[in-house]
Amino acid sequence: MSLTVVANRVPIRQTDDGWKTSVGGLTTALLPVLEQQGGVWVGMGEDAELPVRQPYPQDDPDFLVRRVPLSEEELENYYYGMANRVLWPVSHYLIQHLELKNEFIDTYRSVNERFAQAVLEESPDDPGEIIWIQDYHLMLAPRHIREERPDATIGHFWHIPWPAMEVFRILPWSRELLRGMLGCDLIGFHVQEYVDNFIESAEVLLDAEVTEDTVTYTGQTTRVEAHPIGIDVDRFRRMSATDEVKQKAAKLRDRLGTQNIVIGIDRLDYTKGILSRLTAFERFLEENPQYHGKVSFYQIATPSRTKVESYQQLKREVDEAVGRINGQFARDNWVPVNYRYRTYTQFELCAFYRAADAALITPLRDGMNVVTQEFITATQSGALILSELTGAAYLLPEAIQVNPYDQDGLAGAIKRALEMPDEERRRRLTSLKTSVDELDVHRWAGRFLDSFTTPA
Ligand code: ADQ
Repeated sequence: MSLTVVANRVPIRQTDDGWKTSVGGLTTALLPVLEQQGGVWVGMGEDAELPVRQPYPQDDPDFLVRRVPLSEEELENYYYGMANRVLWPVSHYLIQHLELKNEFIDTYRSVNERFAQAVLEESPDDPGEIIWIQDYHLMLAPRHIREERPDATIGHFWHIPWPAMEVFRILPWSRELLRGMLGCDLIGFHVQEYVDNFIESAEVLLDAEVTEDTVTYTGQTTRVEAHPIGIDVDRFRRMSATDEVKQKAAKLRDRLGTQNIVIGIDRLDYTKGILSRLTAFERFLEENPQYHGKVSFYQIATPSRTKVESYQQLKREVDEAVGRINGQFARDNWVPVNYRYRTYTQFELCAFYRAADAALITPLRDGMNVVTQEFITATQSGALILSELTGAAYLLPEAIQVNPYDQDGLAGAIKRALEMPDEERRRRLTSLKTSVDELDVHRWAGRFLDSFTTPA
């Protein structure tokens, strides 16, 4: 068996030292499989200069990178439009960010068809070949592949929440998108809630025949299962135990000079609840003057989707909130909120995780949230405050769970995390670490692939 992975992005990038594989959960999970068994990775080509077919590594190739070249206009409508302005907000229940435009769905249709075409050209016509499609960028591709290859083995993993049926049906193209997905043999989500929502969507909107874990529609049966994703636990554990990381963490603590550090690390995205978290920290400071000068909140936000207006507006609002809090509370030698709008290396992130006494992870919705797992793996004694509206919350009951819309609850949780007795902190962390070990991303890929032959 070999594997054909189909994802929005290819897993390699050009650096000053030549081509390298990119760092990220999906690449980490799937490259070892491709390296071992060979195969193809199909992804978009954002730059016309890049080759359409690129065996990788060049000298002794393990697999083929196949690009689907996109024009600027296609990228605008398919990626920034349909994926980021339609499917992303609706799946996270944030429909005030929804922009429904015909050019988005039209381009999404044609780009999905071209992805499917590339798969048909590169992937062996053999039912033993697994075609594994990733995420909300590619909902229509499975149906196109199925039409040309009735015997193909096709899977899809959906990395974000699948919303309640009543929310998904807001999309004028909801039925068409569902039909696209139901070209698969197997669809994976992080948690059972999303599985149930998907099955209900198929039942109500398509009148499909369903059981608790299958959907049968026009003669095709699709299994729908929960396969929670993990991180590369070994890698994060090793990185966070290096001298480099320990020194960076100690330096950070020295520089901030406060007894306590609370961190937040996210892409700058309106789903991540950064504003609500800042307001909660403000409330915590208002209510707890005894912590003035004693606690620093360090928020790191990676620039993301900067062409989309909602993201530009969020950036302005976060800048304002940070300015407001620091304007009100800062005093000599104490800056309550340290805010960095940039990307860091994983080593640097580990240093932040290690330096922190608590992590404040409060998305308004999140499919899983792997920052949570990175923090748990890297920290020695930190406490975790986690939004109950994340996939991770289902798997990590030992976190201090909060409703991210409840400002008082959040402010109270910060206090509780900082004042948690050592014994309780240790007990919770031990159990959290065990859960994260079990989720490991290599096992995630293995479990999903095994499930084609042995259902979960
Ligand atoms: P994302 O929405 O991107 O992923 P998340 O799971 O939190 O969300 O992963 C973010 C990744 O980016 C982490 O690995 C983190 O280390 C990294 N990162 C964040 N800020 C960074 C910074 N400043 N510098 C460098 N790296 C940074 C989507 C879904 C999630 C789901 C994942 C995996 O939205 O719900 O968990 O896919 O399926």
